[in-house]
Amino acid sequence: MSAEFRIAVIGGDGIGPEVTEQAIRVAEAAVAKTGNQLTWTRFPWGTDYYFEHQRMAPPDFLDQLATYDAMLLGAVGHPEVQDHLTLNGLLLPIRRRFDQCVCLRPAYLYAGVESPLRNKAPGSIDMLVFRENTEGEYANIGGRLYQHTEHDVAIQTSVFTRRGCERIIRAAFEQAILRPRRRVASITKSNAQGFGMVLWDEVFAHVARDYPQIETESLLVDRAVMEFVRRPESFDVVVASNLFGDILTDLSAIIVGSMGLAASGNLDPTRQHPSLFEPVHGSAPDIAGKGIANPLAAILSAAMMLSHLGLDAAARLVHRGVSELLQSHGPRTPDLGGTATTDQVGQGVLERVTQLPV
Ligand code: GGG
Repeated sequence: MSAEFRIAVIGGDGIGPEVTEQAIRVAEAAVAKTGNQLTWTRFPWGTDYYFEHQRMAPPDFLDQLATYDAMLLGAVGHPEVQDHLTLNGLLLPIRRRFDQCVCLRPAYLYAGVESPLRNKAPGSIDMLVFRENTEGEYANIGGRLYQHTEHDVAIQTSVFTRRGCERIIRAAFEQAILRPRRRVASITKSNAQGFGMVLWDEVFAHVARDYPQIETESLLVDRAVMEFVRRPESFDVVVASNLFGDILTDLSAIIVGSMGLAASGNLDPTRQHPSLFEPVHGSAPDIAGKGIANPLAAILSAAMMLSHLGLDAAARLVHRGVSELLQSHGPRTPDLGGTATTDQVGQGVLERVTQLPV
């Protein structure tokens, strides 16, 4: 039976719209091949909207988005607007309103891509990072006193709740059960963050007792960054707080070749609300408009979206299209050492998706 899904698209800023359009054309082709249909509604929100209206999106933007099956986002951020305004004006309210408590960020070393680390075989780095996505260091609680005077004071509070810790940690364990290596590493800094991250460690130990078949490891974040470089192959599922998950996934992206390959899904595991899919990278103003941004992270994010919508055959097609392009040394953008344009890479994946059997 054929299904139709409505997707809200926020291309956003910088390279966001360029890479998102490539993701749309590839996803559309894959879904059409499997006899299903996607309809796309593009919203012009972001910093262009901000310059005109002094806000990133209209007051009812969350209500508008609530009616869609999923969202695809490009990037937010502009050199002339403080980043906390762009992030808090669009992306973070979406994650919170739609209770997207899981930010899922895979890092996989594809055949045909060279890791900056020595002698890494294709597939040898294969980790899945579960980043807590609705609280922690991103809770945006605090204030300023005596602002812009010599007595300026800033207070920024992190929020860790038992419920928040438990649901992301449990999601990580549930995924680890399905993977052959069955390992979960939890990353905190509980020696210095003696309240919130101690609670996290306690919840991790508590949840781990329900999964005796899973091998566990707890690391402080300073050791974790060292081990990501020294023994990346040993990580399977990784679970971390909002901020640490964000930082660690820039590192995991770069050790598998490029930020231009890092996809992500902001998921409401209960499926009560739409989930949002976006490349991990930002708006990259230095290359915006030049047509050389790598669209593969956006394309792989769209594949995650298809899989979340239950369109597994289409998701597999997109994945195979990307991995065959990389393995065959097809067109690649400068971040991967090539000279191809964004459009040529999108076209390369599209051609493979079109030719592959379902
Ligand atoms: N691709 C979305 C984007 O622009 N991300 C930039 C960013 O700074 N995101 C912050 C975050 O994910 O915490």
